[in-house]
Amino acid sequence: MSKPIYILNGPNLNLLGQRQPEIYGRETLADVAQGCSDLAEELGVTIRCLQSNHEGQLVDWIQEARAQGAGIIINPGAYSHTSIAILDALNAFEGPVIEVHVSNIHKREAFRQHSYVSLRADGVIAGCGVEGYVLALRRVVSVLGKT
Ligand code: CA2
Repeated sequence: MSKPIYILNGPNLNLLGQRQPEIYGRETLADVAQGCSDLAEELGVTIRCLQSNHEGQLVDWIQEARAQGAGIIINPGAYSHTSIAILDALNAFEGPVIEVHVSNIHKREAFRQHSYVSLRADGVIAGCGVEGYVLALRRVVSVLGKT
C-alpha cells in the first residue's frame, strides 16, 4: 500500500462546528475527516487525519511523515502565526505541503495575516471553509501524479 497523506490540524480545531459558526462554519472535524476519507477512497489514496493542541505533537507527526508520508495537508491553527518549530519540521519534509485555513486569514486581524508555515507550503488555501481540505487533498494527489 502506498504511503498515506497526512492531514494535520492544530490547536482548537477539535472545536470546529461548536462555536463561532460565522467564522468557521457548522461542520465538525469529524465531518472534515469523513469528507477527506470519501475523496481519498475515490482517488485511490490513503490518509491519516490527526489533531493536536500541542506544538511538539504536531512536530512529531511531521517528522513521522518524513519517513511514512507522501504529502502533508496542515491547518496549524494559531501556530501558523507563531511556530518556527513547525516551519523547521516542514522544511525537513520532502513531499508536497498544502496549508489550509478555514477562514480567510487575510481578511482578519493583522496578527493572523502572517504565517510562518506559508514559507514552506507549496500551496495555501484560505477562506474556502472546510471545503479547503478536500481541495488540498485533490492538489496533493495531483502533485504526486496520481490523477
Ligand atoms: O482559519 C483557520 O483555519 C485558522 O487556522 C483557525 C485557527 C486560527 O487561530 C487561525 O488564525 C486561522 C483557530 C481555530 C479555532 O477554531 C475554533 C473553532 C470553533 C470554536 C473555537 C475555535
